[in-house]
Amino acid sequence: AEPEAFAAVDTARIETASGGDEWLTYGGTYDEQRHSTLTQISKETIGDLGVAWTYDLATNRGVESTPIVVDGVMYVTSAWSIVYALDAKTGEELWVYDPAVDKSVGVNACCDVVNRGVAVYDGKIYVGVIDGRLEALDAKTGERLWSTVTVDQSKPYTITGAPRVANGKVLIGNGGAELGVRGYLSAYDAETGDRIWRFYTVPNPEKQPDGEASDAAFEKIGNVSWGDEGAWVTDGGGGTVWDSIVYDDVKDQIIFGVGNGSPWNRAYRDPSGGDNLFLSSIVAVDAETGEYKWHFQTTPGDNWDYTATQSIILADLPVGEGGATRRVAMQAPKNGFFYVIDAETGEFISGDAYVPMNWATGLDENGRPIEIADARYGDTPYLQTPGPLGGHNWHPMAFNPDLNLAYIPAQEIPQAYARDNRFESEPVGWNTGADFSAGVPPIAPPEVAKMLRSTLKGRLIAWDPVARAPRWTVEHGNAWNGGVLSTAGGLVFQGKLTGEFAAYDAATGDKVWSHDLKAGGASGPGTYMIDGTQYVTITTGWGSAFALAAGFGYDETVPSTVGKVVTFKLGGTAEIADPDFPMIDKTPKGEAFGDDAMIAEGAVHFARNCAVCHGPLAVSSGVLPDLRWSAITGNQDAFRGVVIDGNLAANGMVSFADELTPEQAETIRAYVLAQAYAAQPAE
Ligand code: PQQ
Repeated sequence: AEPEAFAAVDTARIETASGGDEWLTYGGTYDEQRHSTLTQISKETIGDLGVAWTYDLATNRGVESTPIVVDGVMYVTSAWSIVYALDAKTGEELWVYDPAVDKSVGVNACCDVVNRGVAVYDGKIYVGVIDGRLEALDAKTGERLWSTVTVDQSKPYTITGAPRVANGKVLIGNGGAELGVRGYLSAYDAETGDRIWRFYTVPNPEKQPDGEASDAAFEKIGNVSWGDEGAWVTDGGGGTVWDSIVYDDVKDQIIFGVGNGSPWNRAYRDPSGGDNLFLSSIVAVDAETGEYKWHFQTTPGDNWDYTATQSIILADLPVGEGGATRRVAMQAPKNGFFYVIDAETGEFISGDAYVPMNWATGLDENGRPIEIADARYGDTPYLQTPGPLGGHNWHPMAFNPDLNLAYIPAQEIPQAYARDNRFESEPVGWNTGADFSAGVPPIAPPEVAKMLRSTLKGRLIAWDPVARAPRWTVEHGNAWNGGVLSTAGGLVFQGKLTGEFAAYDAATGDKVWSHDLKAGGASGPGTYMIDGTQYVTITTGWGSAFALAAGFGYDETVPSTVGKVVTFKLGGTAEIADPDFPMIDKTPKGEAFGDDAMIAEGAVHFARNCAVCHGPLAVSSGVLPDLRWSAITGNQDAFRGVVIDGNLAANGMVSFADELTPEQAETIRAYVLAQAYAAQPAE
C-alpha cells in the first residue's frame, strides 16, 4: 500500500519515533547511540535470522551509507552520492536520483567517492553531493526541489558525510583537509536552501572577522593558537567537519567533530607551534545561531591526521559526584583515547587509551596528551600507532544505555611518519608535509606486502565508560571492520571487511549468529519494524580509504564486488548473489627499464601522487586499477597520455601535469613495471 505521507518528519517525530520502529536520522536517534528498542530479534530468536531481500547498488566503489527508514520507505545512498528509495519491506525500487557528478572531482576525494547517507524532514530527502552541493529531493518522487553549492568549487572540497536536520535547519560540513581547504559547518533552511549560519573551524589568514557565527570564538580563543606564517595561511589549515554532527535537543546545540590540520605536519602548517584551534576538536554551538558554546581539543597542534570527526554519542552516565548522572558526549577519535566530556560545558571527565599507542604516554588532568617527543617527526621515520587511519575511523560506534557500554570498531594500522623535505605549499593534490615513501623499499616483493598486512589488527571493544576499561573484546584478525548496531534484544551487530556479518551477546561478546555478506560489511547497520516484522539491514561493498590507500591490507580471498543493500528478518530465506572474481592477467605489460636511481625516484613520485588511490607499493585492492597489471605501463606514450594529458579524466583519473613532468611520469612507469616483475612467481 502507498504510504499516506512520505517522510512527514519533524524534530518531534525524530525525538519520539526514531530508534524504535523507524530509523529517522543517521545515528538512529539524535543522541546517535545506534541503539534500537526493538526486541523481536533477540538472543533467543536469532538462529532464525536470514536474508529477506537484497538490492544491487550498481557500484564497485565504496559504500558507507546507513539507510534511513520512514513510512515504509528506505532511503539509501551509494558512491557518487546517488540516492535510492526502496520499499523497506521488499526492496522494490521506487526511484533513483543521480546528481550527475563530473567524475573528475573524484581526485579531490581523499578517501574514495563515498557517501554515508541522507537526512529526512518535512517530505524532503537531503543529500550532500561529492562535488560540494547540498540538495533537497521530493521524498515521494525523487524530484530535485533545490540545490545549493556549499563550497568554493575552485578548491578541493568534497562532501561524504550525512546531513542532519533539526528544527527546520539542515546541517552539513565537508572534506578536503588532505589537499588543502579551510573547514566549516553550515546550517541551511530546510525549506528554501538558504544559508542561515556558518561556523569556520580555522581562522581566516588575516585573523579578521568573516561575518560568520565563528567570529566571536576566534576573537575570544582561536586566533592566538595560530601563528602568522606557514602553509595554513595559503592552504586553509584543514579542520574539515566530514562526519560527526550531533543535535543535542536537551541544550538545543550542535556538537560536531573537527578534522586534522592541513598540511598534517605542523612544522610546515604553522611553524610557531601553536595548538591550532579548532583542529581535532569537539565543538558545541547554538543550534539556532551557530554561536560558539564550548570546545574540547583532543590533539593540540595535530601532526598526524588525528581527526576528531569520529562518532560522537550523547548519553546519561553515572560519572558525577557520588555517582550522580551527567549528560556526556563520548568519542573514540583517531588518536586512540576514548573521551568522556560533559555535554553541557565541554569539561573533560575522563580519557583512556582504547588501543596501543606510541605517540603519547597518557593525558594530563585537563585531558591534554602527554606527547612522546619523537612522534613530532623529522627526517627519521617514526613508526607510529595509531597511524593516519586511526584507532577508529568513520565506522559508526554504538552505545547500549541499559548496559552503559560503548561498542568501538577499533583497529591498529601503524604508519611511518617522516618530514617531506620536498614540501611546497600548494593546495592541489595530496599535500600533507609527510613523506609516504619514507622507510618503504623501492622494490618490494610480495613478502613485504604480506609482512605489512600481518601488522594490521582489528577488534570490537565493548568499552565501559564508567569503569574506563574494556568489558569484553572480540579480535577480528584484520583491520577496517564495520560500524555497530546495538539492540534491546541484547545484541550487537557488526560487519567485517572479509564479509562476515555477526551478532554478539551485548553483555558478554559471545558470537550468537553470523552470515556471509559476500562483500565488505563496513557501514553502520540499522533496524526497523514494519507490520509486526523486525528487519536488520546493512549496505555492503568495497572501497573507502583503506581499500584505496592500503591495498596490501587485502588478501586474495577478498572479492571485488558490487555494492548492495542486504536486509534480514526472522525466517528470511533469500540468497545473496555470488560476487564475480574478475579475471585479471597478473603479468607485466612491458619490458622492464631504468636503473636503480630511476626506479627509486619513481618510487618517491608514486608514493606522493599515486599511492593514496592505487595503493602503496603499487599494490591495489582492486577498487581502482592495480597499475602493475595495467596495459598502459607497456607504452610510454599511452602512459603519458593518461598521467600528463589526462586522457582518462572522465573516469576520475585527471591530468597530473601540475604535479609531474613527463620525465617524472616515466620514472613512475619504470617503478610500476619493476614492481610488476618483483611480484611474479619464482620460476
Ligand atoms: N574518509 C574515510 C572513508 O570514508 O573511508 C576515511 C577517512 C575519510 C579518513 O581517514 C580521513 O582522514 C578523512 N579526512 C577527510 C578530511 O580531512 O577532510 C575527509 C574524509 C572523507 O570525507 O571521507 C576522510
